[in-house]
Amino acid sequence: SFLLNQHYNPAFVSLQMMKHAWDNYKRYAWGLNELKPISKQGHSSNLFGNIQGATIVDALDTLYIMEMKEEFKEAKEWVEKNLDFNVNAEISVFEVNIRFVGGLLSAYYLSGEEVFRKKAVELGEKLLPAFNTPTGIPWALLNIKSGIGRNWPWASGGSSILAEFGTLHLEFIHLSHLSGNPVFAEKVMNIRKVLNRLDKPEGLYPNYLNPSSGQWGQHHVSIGGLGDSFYEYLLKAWLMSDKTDEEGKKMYYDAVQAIETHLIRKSSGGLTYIAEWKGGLLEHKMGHLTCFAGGMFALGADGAPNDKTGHHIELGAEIARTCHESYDRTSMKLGPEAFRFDGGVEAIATRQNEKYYILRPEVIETYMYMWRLTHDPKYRQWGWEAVEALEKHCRVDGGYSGIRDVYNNHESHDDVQQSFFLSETLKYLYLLFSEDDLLPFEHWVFNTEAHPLPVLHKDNGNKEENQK
Ligand code: DMJ
Repeated sequence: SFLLNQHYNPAFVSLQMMKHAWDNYKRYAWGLNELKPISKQGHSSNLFGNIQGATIVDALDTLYIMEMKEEFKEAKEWVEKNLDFNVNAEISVFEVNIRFVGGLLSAYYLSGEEVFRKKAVELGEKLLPAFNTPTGIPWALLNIKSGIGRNWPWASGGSSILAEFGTLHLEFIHLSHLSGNPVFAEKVMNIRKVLNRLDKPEGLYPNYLNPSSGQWGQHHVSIGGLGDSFYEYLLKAWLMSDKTDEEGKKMYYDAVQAIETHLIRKSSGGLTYIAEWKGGLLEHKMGHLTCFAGGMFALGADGAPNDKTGHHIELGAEIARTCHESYDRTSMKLGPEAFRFDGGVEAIATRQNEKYYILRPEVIETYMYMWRLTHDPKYRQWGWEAVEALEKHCRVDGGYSGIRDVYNNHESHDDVQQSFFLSETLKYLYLLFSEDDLLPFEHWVFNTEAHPLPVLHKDNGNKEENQK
């Protein structure tokens, strides 16, 4: 493998990984949503209904940034000819927004190609009926042909999910910006209004909100699954507005204050972690998804009130260290889906059904932010450890696969190459090993699927478009 040759530049290695993932998707699953790298065929998840091509749309900007020009061109041609939203499909509003709308918007801003703008706005319009609820809090699921929405049957008393309806803001602001139609921005500003009217238990945001009654469902709070990107989008809404969105800013720093008081704890071994909160009781468990928060705290450090900048960077560094430990304490050096701090363990998965790794990006994402914001070389070192583990355990002939148990010495592959591996994991690796002026933070914010969106600068309109 090319890893044996230490002279290879790590950014180049990430590019070779992208090539392997892309070439195999192209060979075995072209036009379908995802690749099954072991059985070498397409994989369809019901999140996208029968919208097709998730991997292509999710990968467009990574191909562009890595200057894989031929591949970008064939992806663009597929979008022009085949990407079709006039289908009878029940889709996840959140997933389609972050992967398809986000992917198309980034492809447009990077390349300037009109087809991406057109498709993004067309898809955005298809999502609008999801907001037809008594409160305007959108449904989780929507049939994009009939416009009929509903919620996940498992969600507390018919609730919508915080991390789903709270992760539309960045894309919808850009849809209004690019279409000249204010309706998209109005829909997401109304979500804020509903949230700001409600009482929050201990200043925390429950994961469940009923779109009909406008009342919270179960009082479960998480910075991982079901909550995560809601907090991320408060901060990034402020940054993307060129720091004019004072409401987003206040909501973010108030939320972080409550999270610090009620959810952040230190283990006896000295590891800082973010627990889950269930009606006032803590579950001492942290998800892989929660590891994105290290990068978020560091990214938000600069604007932190009351001289707390250094403290927020430190918090980011501590979360990065804890998440690195969750990788280092496995046999495969890849982190589990969730790890615990109870029953005598620290940063280790104890339940069999929490030992899997599905090519998720959050830990590498946090390394990338920490690297850019501190330039401590350990983050590149840790990123390189992840590259070695991915190559050793996840790379197969037919692409990259998730792993069922990272504590085992033998790989049991789950046979899915997730589209976010191409949009996020590989992009963040490439950025970690590139110079800071590639997609600089002053000009770009990343949506939760790692799709870069330009900061809307106060004075110069769209000048930042096409600025790489
Ligand atoms: C991605 O779709 C996004 O990062 C989302 O915010 C969380 N889940 C996956 C990656 O783990």
